[in-house]
Amino acid sequence: AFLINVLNHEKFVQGECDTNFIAENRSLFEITAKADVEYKVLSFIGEKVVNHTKGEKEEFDVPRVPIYDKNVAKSSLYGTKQILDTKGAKGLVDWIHGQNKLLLTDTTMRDAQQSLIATRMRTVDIKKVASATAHHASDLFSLEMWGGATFDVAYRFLNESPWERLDLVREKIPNIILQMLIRGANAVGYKNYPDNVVRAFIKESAKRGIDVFRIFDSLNWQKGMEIAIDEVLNTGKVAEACICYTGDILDAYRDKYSLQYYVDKAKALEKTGAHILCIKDMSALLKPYAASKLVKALKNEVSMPVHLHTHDTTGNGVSTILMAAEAGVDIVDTAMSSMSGLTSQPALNAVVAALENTERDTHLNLSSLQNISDYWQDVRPVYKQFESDLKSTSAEIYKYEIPGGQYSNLKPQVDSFGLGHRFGEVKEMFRMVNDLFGDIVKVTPSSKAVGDMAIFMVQNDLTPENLIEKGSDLAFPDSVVAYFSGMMGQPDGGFPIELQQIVLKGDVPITGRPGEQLPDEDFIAIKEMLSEKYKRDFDMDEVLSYALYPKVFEDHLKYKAEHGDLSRVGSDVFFHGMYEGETCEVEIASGKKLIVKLLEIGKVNNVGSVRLTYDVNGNRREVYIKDRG
Ligand code: 3PY
Ligand code: ZN
Repeated sequence: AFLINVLNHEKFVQGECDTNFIAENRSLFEITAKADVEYKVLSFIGEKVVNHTKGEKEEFDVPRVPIYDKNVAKSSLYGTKQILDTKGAKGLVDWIHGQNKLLLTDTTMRDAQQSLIATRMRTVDIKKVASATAHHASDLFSLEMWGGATFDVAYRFLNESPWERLDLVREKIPNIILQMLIRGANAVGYKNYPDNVVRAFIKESAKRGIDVFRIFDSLNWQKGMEIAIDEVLNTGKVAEACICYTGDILDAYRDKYSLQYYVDKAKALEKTGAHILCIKDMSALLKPYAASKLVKALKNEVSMPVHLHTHDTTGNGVSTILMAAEAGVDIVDTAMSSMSGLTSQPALNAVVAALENTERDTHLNLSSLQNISDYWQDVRPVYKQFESDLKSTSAEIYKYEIPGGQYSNLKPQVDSFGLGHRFGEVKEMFRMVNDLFGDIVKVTPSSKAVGDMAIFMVQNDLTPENLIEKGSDLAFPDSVVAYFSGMMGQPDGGFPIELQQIVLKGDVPITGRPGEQLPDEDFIAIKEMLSEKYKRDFDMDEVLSYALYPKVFEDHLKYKAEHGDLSRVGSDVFFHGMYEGETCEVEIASGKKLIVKLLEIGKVNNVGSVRLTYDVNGNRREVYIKDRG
């Protein structure tokens, strides 16, 4: 009832609410804009209460935000960021070469949360610990905090802008290098984009604060990485090029992915001018002794520093890191211990402790790091609905070769097809599909093609034996068609021709770089279209978001218009609503807070709605929410 008038104003109803409208009707807005924001927040909470948690919210502890010495000015913080900014990318490389200590990247804000809680970590939770991280973890090499799946998930499921997250972290952490994962020509998406999109995306990301771009191609196809590497070099930032690790270099029978294969790939990457080489072990297949052998060979054959990325799915993660450290690896990826292990990275704190008083001593402070880890430990329960049911390590991953993030997601994906009881078969099929595809590198998006195909085969009772015969009548999943069309690039050893023909049904695959065929995106046209449609100006970051994910981005705009900006609402309320009698603070704009108490959850009335009674900053409010059963 308090929501007066703007919504009923004839011009507003007709969508003519531009800035002139606001200027001409200022009084209308002064009364109601606040009420509108309030109403949206109360409705959002009400929706959670009535249709999601049904008032059954549990109590969550308030996360312990680490204290730090506030007398130490932000401007006096010093770390790798200052080295990069004063000495440039080449200077940073020289500095890395000069270190005896093992350098550490903390992946908590990106891969760790992507692998453990389905990428659902919200910016508010990152924001609270950002300054403390700058102080307590200032000796880290870098924070991997952007890219991969975090970009689209922010819009899709969290209804917040990934760009704002980047701005905020950059602002609060001025001393540590910020690192992102970029899927070569697939950028932060699942398909190849036009070259000008990849270039503009990198340029904008660099401008907004990314220092190190970790670039990979899902088939280890160098052509798929070249545009991205070139553009990073143009920006003056650090290009970290990947070799994605698959197979087992210790197994003489798996000769497609031999030690020589990786050395050759690394040498070719060095010629692009990339600054750092990453061994990207996305599926935790790099066994400890293999790590030692691989790192030694790479350190002998290339002059780039080597950065190891692995996962802890098998439980061998810390061993792999220690063997790599002994073999001379320069930098390794780890996650704060409360966000480490299993499909995430090995524990940062464990690695620091293991190396104390040794030649590769990291010189990081364990008790400072513990404060950060404690914070994440407190935050994690709010996200427990996104955790996989994986309780222990699994060495079967060596057999299936399923990447960390995909492994924890595969079960729910299989469940969603009603095939939960056949999960074992799907995993076996994943391996068989890999062989059918010619034993390929599997990481986003090639891993998705293999996973989708495995589910498709189980669903349709296909086997490697009857696939060719039965397949001619079947429409294959989009990702599989894209893969065989050459739209994810070219695999080493080429495509299996017979299967390719069955999948493509007469369509001709491409053999060159998809980006060469895709017309440039017209950014000016996108900007004009969006401004016209939404009656406001759009900046380059948003234009890029549209170019990468048109539907996801527009859905986000619509959601925000309807529900308001909920990005500052605390995560316990955002995900779980409130319980009757609970009081919470809800930040609705920077520094603007509502004190909300949920007084009563009513009964369902005769039109199927529930009345929620709140107290907001001392005023009684009522909101009706449709009970959707
Ligand atoms: C991603 O592409 O998001 C990955 O994490 C791949 O390992
Ligand atoms: Zn990873």
